[in-house]
Parts: sequence; C-alpha cells; structure tokens
Amino acid sequence: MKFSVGLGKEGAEQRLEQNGVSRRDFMKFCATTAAIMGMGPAYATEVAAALTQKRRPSVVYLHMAECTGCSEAVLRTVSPYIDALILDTISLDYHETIMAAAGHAAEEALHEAINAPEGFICVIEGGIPTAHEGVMGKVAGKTMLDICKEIVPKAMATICIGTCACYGGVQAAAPNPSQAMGVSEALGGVTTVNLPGCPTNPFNFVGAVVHFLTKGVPELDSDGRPTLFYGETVHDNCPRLKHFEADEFAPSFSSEEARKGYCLYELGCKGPDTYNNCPKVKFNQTNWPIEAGHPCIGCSEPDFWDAMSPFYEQG
Ligand code: FSX
Ligand code: SF4
Ligand code: F3S
Repeated sequence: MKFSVGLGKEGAEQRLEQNGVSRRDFMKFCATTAAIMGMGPAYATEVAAALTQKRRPSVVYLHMAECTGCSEAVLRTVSPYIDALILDTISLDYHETIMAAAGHAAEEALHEAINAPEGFICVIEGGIPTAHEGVMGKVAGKTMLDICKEIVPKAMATICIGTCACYGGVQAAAPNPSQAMGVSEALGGVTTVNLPGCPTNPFNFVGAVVHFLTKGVPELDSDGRPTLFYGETVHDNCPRLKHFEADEFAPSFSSEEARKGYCLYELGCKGPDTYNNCPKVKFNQTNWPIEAGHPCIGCSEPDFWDAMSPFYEQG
C-alpha cells in the first residue's frame, strides 16, 4: 500500500502545489535545508532535484516505545508544509500512525516493503524494551525487539528519529523496568544514523534524508549523530551567550533579568552540554525553548533523562 505514486519532477511539483506548496515556498524550503546541511544557496537546486526525483526511496517507519511526538512534529509543521514535502519526497510504505491499512493488510504492506528488490530506508521512532526478551513492547504479536532484529539488517540505512530510538530516552529513565534502550545498543552495536531530540526537529530529518539521497550516509560523531546538525552545542549558538559571558544570569523565571534575556544557566540550562542546532533551525522556523524563556533540558543527549534532571538546577 502506497501513500502516493512517483510521477517525476513535474508531477512532484504539481502535487506540492495541490497541497498548497508554491514553487517559491518549495525553493525557500530547499534553501533552508541546504543551509542546515552547511551548504551555500546554490546547493538548493540539488536539494530540489533530490526531493523531486522520479524514483523515491521506499521508507518503512516503525514505532517502538515512545510518545509519537516525533511523528507529530513532522506532521504538524506550518508553512511551507514540510509534512507535504516529506510525504511527497519519500514513498512511505508503512507508518503505523498515519497509514490507512490495519491488521493483516498493514502486515502485508510491511512484508512487501522490506522484501522489495529496490531496497528501503528504515526509520525508527522509540526505544526498544529488552527485559524478559522484549515482551513489554509488542506490535502485531511480535516483540519490538524481534521486529527490529528482523527489519534493521535488511535496510539500506536505519535512521533513528528521536532520543528514544537513539539512546532509550524517556523510556530508559530510572528505574527503567522494561530495560528500554536505543536501537543500536539493543541490536549489539549496529550502525544507525541518530537524530536525537525529544522531539527531533523535522528539518534535521529532511536534511538527513536529502544527504542520504545525494551523498550517502552523513559523517557521524561517536554517538551516531550527523556532525552537520549536532556538531555544536546549543550554548555555542545561544542568543543569551553574551549574558553568560558577562556573568548576567536570570535568578528566576519571573525576574526582570529573565525578561531582559539574561542567561538561564542558574535556572538549570543544559545548553553547554547539549549538542543540537535548535538556535539555528528553531521549530516551525518560529521559536525554540531558550528563545521562549525556558532552559534547554538537554533533550538530545544520550543520557537524557536521568543525567539531565533535575531540569531546573545545575547537577
Ligand atoms: Fe516522543 Fe519520539 Fe520524545 Fe521519544 O520523540 S517527543 S518521547 S524522543 O521518540 O515520540
Ligand atoms: Fe548557554 Fe543556556 Fe545561557 Fe544560552 S541560556 S547562554 S545555552 S547557559
Ligand atoms: Fe532540546 Fe535543548 Fe533544543 S531541550 S529542543 S536540545 S534547546
């Protein structure tokens, strides 16, 4: 079962227009994606070509233990309608949250997609419960652990979307009764492209897919994160950095200093220890935690939640 059919460049642009994405919006989106990938404006045309290519990669999107916030972040984006772009760029053959098929029809779609000769990209959202051979997390009568063991080795690449799939995330918070962990760890160290964040910024997802389509697997750091998106800390690019350097800290959320944009370090900010591009990319190209007046809680780090809490104090 497919959500749409590949029609080539003109067809893709037509479909996007039908979804309210004008060519101008589309090129703006491509330029933003190029910038996030560390490329100049000229690269936008290559991004556009990758996003409208005739043969779109088949994607199997699996849900494990999580809150579906990452899917929501991708699907609830505002202008220029990243959801339409993503759904148009990839051939999403299996996604439990949004696919129309259910039961045996859904299982059949999955079986077809993972055995297709042209191959597929596996996207995983959520941690893997591993206690008692994984029985605490099941889909269609199989443990999440067994589903991953079966599908991940067959994929051309596996992208972990969200901190849970990358490292366990909220599910792995102490006392972690299900022994939830990230995909790589649960499968004995298999290589995954990790896009942490709770949730992941949809632009990092699009950027990773475009990178894969144009240049292959991006360079990864020792935690499996593309250095393109996770090469600098939140603190490195924070607009409040000048106040940090001048020892100007907000003593409380309701203080005059907080209103003036002073540094949130004394209110628990984990930005200095957190690698992510939120200050540059923002969510919905609109805002991000620190600009909205809330400290970074370190949501994209491998040891989030335990090592980053308590959120409102420095550890
Ligand atoms: Fe939720 Fe995604 Fe957090 Fe996890 O996000 S926003 S709990 S990273 O896997 O759905
Ligand atoms: Fe660094 Fe956080 Fe202060 Fe920003 S608010 S300068 S990230 S400590
Ligand atoms: Fe997460 Fe911190 Fe960004 S909490 S969304 S990494 S600012």
